[in-house]
Amino acid sequence: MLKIWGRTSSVNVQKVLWCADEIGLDYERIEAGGAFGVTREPSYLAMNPNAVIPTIDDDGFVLWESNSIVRYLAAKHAAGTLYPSEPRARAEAERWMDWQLSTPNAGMVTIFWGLIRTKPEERNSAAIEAARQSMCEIWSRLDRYLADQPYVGGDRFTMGDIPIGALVYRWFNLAIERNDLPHLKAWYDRLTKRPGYQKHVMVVLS
Ligand SMILES: N[C@@H](CCC(=O)N[C@@H](CS)C(=O)NCC(=O)O)C(=O)O
Repeated sequence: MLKIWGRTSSVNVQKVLWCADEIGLDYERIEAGGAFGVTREPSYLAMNPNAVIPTIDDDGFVLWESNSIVRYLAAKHAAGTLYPSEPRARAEAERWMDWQLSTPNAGMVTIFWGLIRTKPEERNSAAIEAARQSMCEIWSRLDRYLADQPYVGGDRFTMGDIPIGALVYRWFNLAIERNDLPHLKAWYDRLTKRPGYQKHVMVVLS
């Protein structure tokens, strides 16, 4: 059976759990990361030398990097649906997966860690505010794109929605001022109807 290492409060683990739910996969989840430790144990480092979560073991095939795991599971189990078969459609979906890591991730980490995982007296409010302002502009790029289509890959939900969809939950649920982005909000609202999103992403931020 598929094994997934990682605590459920990690956005990168949430991507994998949500993807597994979309596919209907059975899996065993093993606590790791944060207060659970594990990631610096030799047996874990042998699987993932980065000492981060998530990591999967699929009948002996070990893989890390959350977006690569989402791609792999979708390709293996959901070709033609979550994993578009047509190269251009697949590239559209993959582009937003790469964009999630390259563009909004850093600013969201600053805001999330600053507000949720840092004591109020130790917060760098200037850095959080600078990241918030930057994120207003970054999210507006996706908002404009979603004006013409319901999902990042086009007319239907694909793996492309998973990484950025997991991250956008934090944007809409942190106690911050947000700019008005109606298409981003409508897409987020569509995601909130999905059982896998509700179960794994729509959790108390911690
Ligand atoms: N690019 C990696 C990043 C993995 C990562 O940084 N994971 C964080 C949790 S979101 C982590 O392992 N932090 C240390 C810990 O939880 O112990 C991925 O997407 O899988």
